[in-house]
Amino acid sequence: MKHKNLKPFSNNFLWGASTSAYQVEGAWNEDGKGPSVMDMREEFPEGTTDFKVASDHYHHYKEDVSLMAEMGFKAYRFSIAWTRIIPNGTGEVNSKGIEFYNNLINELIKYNIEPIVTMYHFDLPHVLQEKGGWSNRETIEAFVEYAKVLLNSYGDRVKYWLTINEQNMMIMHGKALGILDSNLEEVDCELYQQNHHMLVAQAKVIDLCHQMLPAALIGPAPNIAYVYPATSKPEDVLAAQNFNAIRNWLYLDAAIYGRYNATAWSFLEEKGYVPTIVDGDMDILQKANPDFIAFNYYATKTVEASVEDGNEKIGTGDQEIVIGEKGVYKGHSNPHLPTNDFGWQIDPVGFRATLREVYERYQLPIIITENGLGAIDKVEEDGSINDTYRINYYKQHLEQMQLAITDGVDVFGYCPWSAIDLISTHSGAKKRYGFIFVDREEFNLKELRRIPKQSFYWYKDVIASNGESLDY
Ligand code: BGP
Repeated sequence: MKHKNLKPFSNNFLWGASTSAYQVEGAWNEDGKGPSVMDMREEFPEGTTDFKVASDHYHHYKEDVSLMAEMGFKAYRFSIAWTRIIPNGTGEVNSKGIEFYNNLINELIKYNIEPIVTMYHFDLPHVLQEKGGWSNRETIEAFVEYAKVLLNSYGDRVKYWLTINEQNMMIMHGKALGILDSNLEEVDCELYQQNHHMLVAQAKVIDLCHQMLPAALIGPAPNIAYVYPATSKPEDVLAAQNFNAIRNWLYLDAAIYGRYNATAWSFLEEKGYVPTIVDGDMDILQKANPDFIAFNYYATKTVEASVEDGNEKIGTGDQEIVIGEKGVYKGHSNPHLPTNDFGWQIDPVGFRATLREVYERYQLPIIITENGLGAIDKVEEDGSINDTYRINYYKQHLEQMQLAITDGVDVFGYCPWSAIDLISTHSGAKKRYGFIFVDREEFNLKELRRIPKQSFYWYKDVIASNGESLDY
């Protein structure tokens, strides 16, 4: 649809950016922090660093927040490391961990930056993983106990809460994310049981948040990407419906409507992945009412029909590269879309399509909690970093987001990935996303100096003009 006039971004639009604890903080075993599954990860793709020092935000947070303030951030989305707060997953609370996030939140508030807190971003406590992780139903209560500590400690200053980051990617790409327990037998069946436990845990925490903090707002934070059929062949359209139902709507339908959608459920039945649902679970799902939807968007997905039988997967992939399911859908590379240096497709128009689809389906306000371009940035001899490719990427996505707003979608914030350079989940330090360069290499930490990139200055103008000035 063409519009004669574009609707402006709202006056209190939450411009900001995101990070996650294990990718940015470092200090993995300092001040009483316990190990998470990310700290204990043994296999890293060759030539890529672990997360032990990352961007050392733990020791640089004041400098980092002051740079965010210089950009004019209205919000900062970060995650809290469960093992900094409760080192063993349950039981004793670590006062030093509580203190760190108190300091961070206070620093943000000093600059009028709204803290947006993700409770759990891939870094399950290692002690809980040893006890079966999300396969163990007791992890539900552990998450509720941990969430209660967060709501108690920070609820006086934090209004926006996100439950679980990209639960759908943990289920579909746990291996690529480095969080899949290698001892799991009948992996897929087990994963959908874990998924069910996470859905119940999330619903309990949403309800708890509303009881404890009536003025707070809380929502889920999956990775949502609209799925296109490879062609207009009816079988390809069905495959796209299948993948939309399994990848996207399963997670949002459960969070918002408290039910499994019919297509996803029939997929679970067909494959033999139906989870055990205990009496009362569906009531818990139905009772929870998120206040908004947060979602991460990188690019749409494209699939074609799969006519094969069997339960084996088709191909390999990561959170942005489709792994097919025999008889259900098969990944297809969209010939109309460019890719970045790491093989991820780029689809700004698909961003508008995804926003429209999510809003029409759920009618809840939306905040974007990730979107961004991973690239290999270069420091020029004069010290500048000219990441015009990143600016172009953002510009195109912001244009499409404004078109979606003009289409009637209620978007109240944009926190792309990432505020500052951090360690990519599986491509190490060289795949950079930040507005702020962190001077370190894969295995040479150098001085971890912070250098604003060209995109830093561009985003500063975008925010100052409330999204009116996108050119550079
Ligand atoms: C999302 C995760 C982030 C981040 C991002 C970029 O799936 O929520 O934690 O990792 O993707 O991915 P990568 O680091 O693999 O490039």
